[in-house]
Amino acid sequence: MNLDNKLKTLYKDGLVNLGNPFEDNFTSELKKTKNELFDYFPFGQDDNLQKKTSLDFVRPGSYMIWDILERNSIFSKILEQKYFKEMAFKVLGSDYIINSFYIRKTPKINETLNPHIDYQGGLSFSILLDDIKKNEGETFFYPGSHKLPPPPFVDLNKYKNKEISITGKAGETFFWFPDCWHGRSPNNSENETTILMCHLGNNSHPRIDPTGRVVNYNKNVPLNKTSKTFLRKYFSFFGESPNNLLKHFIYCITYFKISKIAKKAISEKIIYTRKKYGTNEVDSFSIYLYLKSINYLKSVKIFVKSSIKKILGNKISENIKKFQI
Ligand SMILES: O=C(O)CCC(=O)C(=O)O
Repeated sequence: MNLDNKLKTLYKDGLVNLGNPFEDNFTSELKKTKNELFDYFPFGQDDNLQKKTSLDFVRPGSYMIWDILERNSIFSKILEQKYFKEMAFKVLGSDYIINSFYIRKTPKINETLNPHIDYQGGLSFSILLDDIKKNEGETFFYPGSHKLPPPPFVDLNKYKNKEISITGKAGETFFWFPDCWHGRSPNNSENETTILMCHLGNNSHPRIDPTGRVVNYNKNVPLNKTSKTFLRKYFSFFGESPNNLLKHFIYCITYFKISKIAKKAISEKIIYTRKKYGTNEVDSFSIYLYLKSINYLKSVKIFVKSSIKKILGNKISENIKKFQI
């Protein structure tokens, strides 16, 4: 595998398929282990890691098992693989943080997880733990969208033809940027499908997983105790903006266009930054394309709605919404 080519694709598209990087028996061992885990946790775990006993979802459309690294040593072998270490090192630096590492199973369900972004600057990977075809609960992406406004502020229909699904055989591994638009397709088949997911960040990334649990998967990496400089506050404010167009735009301008500040932030491993690829061709950002992609009417509506919410408070706005229905 030529990792540099893969890295280049990742930076260009926000997503890259590594194929199956594992040795022969490893994928079947992984599959066997995940089957055993889901035999024990048929509906996954709740946010306190307790066994769920009902069909309902804590997170839309999927049953999660959050503590797999603590449950079976086979999973930590993934993190020891050369390809994994190299990708994480090249994107995030040597002292990267694993923020969450879990499996999620999607049963038959006629629901789409709408396209969204999580935050800027991180790195994630997914490993298929079943053979998964289109519309079998797979994640889908819009290549190149990490340099565009977040999904709520664009006309998604214009990008529908760009959408690609990460389907394939068990073992296939995809690295992706959490700021590349992504969502989940419905699962139209009778087969439950499982994907392993891992979210990583640079040395400043929090060691708290989506359940709110403090995880310390990087015991060898000392806690980043750097005091909060203006630059740190700045990136931590602008770098998580899935639903705020202005914040997202300011982040992109700073990270892609103001190279002096970006360089400093990257070298200090400030939260929500990742290293650049290193060539203009790959790292370029078009302000024109960004602004052209905005659906201004939709954006104004979102702005008005969220302003009303802020002025009236969440409770009153919810009541007004109910009243309208
Ligand atoms: O479950 C999936 O396929 C998508 C997960 C997702 O949207 C996320 O991790 O942000």
